[in-house]
Amino acid sequence: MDYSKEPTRILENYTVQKGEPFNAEPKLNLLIQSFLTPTERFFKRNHGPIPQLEADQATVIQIEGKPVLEITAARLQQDYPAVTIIAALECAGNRRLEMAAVKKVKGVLWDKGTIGNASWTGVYLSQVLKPLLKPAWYESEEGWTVEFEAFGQSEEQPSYVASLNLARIMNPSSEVILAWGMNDAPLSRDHGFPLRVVAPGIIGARSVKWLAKVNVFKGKSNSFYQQRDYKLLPPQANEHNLADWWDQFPELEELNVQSVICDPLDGAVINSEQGLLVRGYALSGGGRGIQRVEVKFAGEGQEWHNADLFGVHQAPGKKWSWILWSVKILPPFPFTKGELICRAWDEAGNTQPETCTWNYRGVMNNAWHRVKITTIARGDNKSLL
Ligand SMILES: Nc1nc2c(c(=O)[nH]1)N[C@H]1C(S)=C(S)[C@@H](COP(=O)(O)O)O[C@H]1N2
Ligand SMILES: [Mo]
Repeated sequence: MDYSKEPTRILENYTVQKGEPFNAEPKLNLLIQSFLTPTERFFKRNHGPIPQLEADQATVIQIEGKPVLEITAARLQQDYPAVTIIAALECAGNRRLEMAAVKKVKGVLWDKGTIGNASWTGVYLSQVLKPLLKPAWYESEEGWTVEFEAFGQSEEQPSYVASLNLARIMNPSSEVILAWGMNDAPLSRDHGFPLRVVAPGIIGARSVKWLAKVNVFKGKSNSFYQQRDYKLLPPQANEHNLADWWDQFPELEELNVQSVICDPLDGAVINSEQGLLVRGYALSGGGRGIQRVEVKFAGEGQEWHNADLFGVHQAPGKKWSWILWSVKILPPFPFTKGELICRAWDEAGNTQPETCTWNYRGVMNNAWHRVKITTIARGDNKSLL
């Protein structure tokens, strides 16, 4: 595969997990410096080389294999009302590295930075599709699929293809958009120029970049990325018996509830006299808002401290944005060396499990997040630092 025409990136912002295809996550301290993640710090997750496309590259919409409409970003801007939504994008493999500590997993060993929060501008896919469809396909029939096919090559099959259920897309509150803009600028090549899908509240894998085709049909997509990847398999499924398991479980769609401590970083040394400021991000899937984020020290009898949450107002069922949170914990601290823990609760009462359930692909890890810290009083500074 040809990786000689990749765009330039600001590499200091990233931990590069893989050069080809380019897979990089921003450093955690940078990640929470702003509510909207600047594009040059947004995680980049690719299954192949970045295609070079023109601004007027057309995307073809097909119904049951027949082309019915050609769209470009310019045509969408002309023919439909534009919408801008703030939505977090999170890779299902976020925090895979921590799961790999339990047992080997297959995939890029992502840490906690494969998430970003951006404003996306485009049009509702439901509006584009509606005049082309029979309502029965999404109102009463089950099993219709909208498949998104990308330009460019992919490592696991000729091109990257992912899909979503048609009924979900046609439900106006799902807000799946065809986007040309990210953070008030045209999409960059890395993020899907000229047109991508943004499926808020859903694992990043379904937000297909460099959109070439939208295929609507009855049945399921047989894309590798739908049927042999991005599924939550039980822990009994392993590299020897995988074939028996893939078809037994559905394709992942909505994200789960998640929170991560981004500051202090793992291993930090804290001056305990000044109190401890703990900060991070949290989000949930399916438009469910975050209601509470809690932080505590590991150990018997420790209490959870409630964090202050910073977000934007979003309509019920459309809470796609992440929230940033912070909490100041005053001394005395229960230890000089130990762990800080966080967990979030969403508005459906879902919370994060204390530990993860290992799965072969290392997806959807949302266990309580822990960082190791050392606390010292100022007088001890010299001896410890
Ligand atoms: N065409 C194409 N679209 C794609 C991918 C890809 O490799 N090719 N990766 C998917 C995955 S797994 C994720 S998590 C998101 C990442 O989007 P980003 O690179 O804009 O952050 O894009 C999705 N869309
Ligand atoms: Mo992903």
